[in-house]
Amino acid sequence: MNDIASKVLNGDPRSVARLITLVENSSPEGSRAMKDIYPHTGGAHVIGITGVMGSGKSTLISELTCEYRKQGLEVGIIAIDPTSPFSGGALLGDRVRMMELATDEGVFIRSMGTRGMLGGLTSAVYDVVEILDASGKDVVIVETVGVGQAEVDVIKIADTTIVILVPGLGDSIQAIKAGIMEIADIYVVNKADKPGVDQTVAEIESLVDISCSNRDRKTPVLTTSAKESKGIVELAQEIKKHKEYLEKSNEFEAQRRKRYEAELIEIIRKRLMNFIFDESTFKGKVELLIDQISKKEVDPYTAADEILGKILK
Ligand SMILES: Nc1nc2c(ncn2[C@@H]2O[C@H](COP(=O)(O)OP(=O)(O)OP(=O)(O)O)[C@@H](O)[C@H]2O)c(=O)[nH]1
Ligand SMILES: [Mg+2]
Repeated sequence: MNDIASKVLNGDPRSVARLITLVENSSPEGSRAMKDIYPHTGGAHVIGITGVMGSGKSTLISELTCEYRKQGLEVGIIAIDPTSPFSGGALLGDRVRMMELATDEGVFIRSMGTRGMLGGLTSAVYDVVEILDASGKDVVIVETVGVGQAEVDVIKIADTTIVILVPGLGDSIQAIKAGIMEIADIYVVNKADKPGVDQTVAEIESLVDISCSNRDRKTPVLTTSAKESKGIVELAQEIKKHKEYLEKSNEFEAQRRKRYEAELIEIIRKRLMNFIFDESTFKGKVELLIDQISKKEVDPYTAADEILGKILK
């Protein structure tokens, strides 16, 4: 086993950070280490947290992480395309608590600006989940802003997906429009210290009643005030209950299979793209075809056939 892999397995934070950088840069050393750590993954509970911008996801994650730390659990946090200020791997929120987490050895925070070439998540996100898992984190939390494909993709990684909403008519409707409503395992109405909470909860519950009428588990709707540390213990309990439900109903394996499927497809896609667009293979040919497409001498479908035909030969 190579050195970096064994250090990651020992939970060394510097090696974790280094391996993440290696996989982000698609380095062969990174791929080798991933192969070594893989047998030691699968133990962490992966939680996806998504919701509209500014709904309090990062604040809530900080609070939830503090609760897990009280329980003696180690936590990894991945923020994808964060819009809140992050710097140097530390989460610089407007709360002292976030600063505390940044210096806690039992917590590893990483932000990634990594939309895939074709939208959605890049394989680096899957890799980072595996790395944090292998390094001994009991819980890995992935934060995405709820606006597109990445949020739908996050459920493929997460065992438990939490959709965050805030009080006020329109927000929940907005979430439905974004198509993220059906991905929730738990709904949280955060900022419960603001007016309009009851109405928003009622609204979501009526939607849950319709969509869960023929399922054996009704999606719970919780309220929190992350700012006031309220509702956090209850949320942690509900997350635990969801994991127990997954394990009891055999859905855990099915959910994990989705993640491994997405991960494998992503690795293949990335390697194939790198191969096609490499100087030593087809980059020249691709450029030539793009010129021809621009001049309407060839259509993109024929061009794609030509490239793929060369690979499959
Ligand atoms: N009143 C109130 N404000 C909150 C609560 N939770 C978070 N906030 C505030 O909402 C703002 C946004 O919080 P963040 O935690 O950065 O929200 P976010 O969803 O991570 O934001 P993005 O990552 O930018 O999408 C901050 O000013 C928080 O202090 C809450 O429970 N009540
Ligand atoms: Mg945030």
